[in-house]
Amino acid sequence: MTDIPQALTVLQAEALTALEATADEAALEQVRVRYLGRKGSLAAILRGLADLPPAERPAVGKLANEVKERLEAALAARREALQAAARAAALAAERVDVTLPGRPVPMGRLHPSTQVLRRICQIWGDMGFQIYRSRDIETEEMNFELLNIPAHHPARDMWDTFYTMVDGILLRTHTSPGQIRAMREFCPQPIRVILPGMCYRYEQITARSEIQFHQVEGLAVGRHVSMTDLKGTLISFAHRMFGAVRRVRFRASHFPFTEPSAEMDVECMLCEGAGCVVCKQTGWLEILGCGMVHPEVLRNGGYDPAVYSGFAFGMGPERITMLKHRIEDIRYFWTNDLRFLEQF
Ligand code: FA5
Repeated sequence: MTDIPQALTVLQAEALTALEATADEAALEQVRVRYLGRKGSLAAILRGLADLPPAERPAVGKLANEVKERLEAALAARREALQAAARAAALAAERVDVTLPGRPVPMGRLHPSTQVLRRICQIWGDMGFQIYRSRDIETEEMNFELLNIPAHHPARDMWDTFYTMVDGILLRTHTSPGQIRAMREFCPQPIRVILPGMCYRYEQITARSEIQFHQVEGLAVGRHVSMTDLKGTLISFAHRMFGAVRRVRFRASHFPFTEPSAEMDVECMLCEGAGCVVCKQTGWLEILGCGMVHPEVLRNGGYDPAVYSGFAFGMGPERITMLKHRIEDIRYFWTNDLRFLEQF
């Protein structure tokens, strides 16, 4: 016999000691490669088998197999022991104390402009107005012509416009084109709707003006709708929105699609009407434009102005939010600054 059996015995003893000494799976893998890998110690010894006299080969070969099997079994056992130890350590480290109070989950909330928009819709809903959704992308005809604002009319300057690449198609500059769409849909029935939505204007962004903002349009059409109805309804809205003690007033104004036209102011809530920088020392803040629907516009909506009349108004929820919460700059609304948003 050669010294192969002895070498195998030594290798087995060494490998078993090395296996016992491993602390993790990476070390275990190193030991496996060193002793049992293709280029490892056992393989090196086995290569010497070929040099043995044929009579000795079976016995030595059997011994080599036994050593290999023993080492593989020891390796598997050690791997299992290491994995169990790692699991136990992880469980101990990640133990949850179920008696601790829970961690607070950060709560999202509605944007201040959405809150006010919803309040406005709720008030009008209570007063019997349905919500009518109209489109953001409009035709020039709906946004202007059918509202009595022909091309090249100087009144168009009131609404600086984002035009699209498609001729005659634009982003609506106000919610008023929805009046025509609602009238054409409901004619000849009476109408009582509000039209909330986003509007777009190609104008200078300032503390009071954005290029994108909401409006809530209102439209009532029937056989006997009068200016008194308009005033009474809007005063009722203002009292519900701002409180019954707050005074309101109407000022004559001009819109091509209403005649007569007015703007409504509420008493400034910052100075209680005494005069301050926000109300430009007047004591009043403008909140909406309104008027009796122009006969031409009624006709464009399909209603005979000899039989029907109507009132309309348009208000800006962001401006109303600014008044309610004393926000001095409209640009805060779309900058997504949590320090601003979390205050509401
Ligand atoms: C109009 O847009 C009319 N369509 C309103 C109307 C409807 C009048 C029906 C009569 C009958 P005006 O341009 O004033 O009018 O806008 C109405 C409201 O939208 C303003 O009072 C203001 O609250 C808001 N608004 C207008 N421009 C901006 C802007 N750039 N940024 C924020 N809010 C704006």
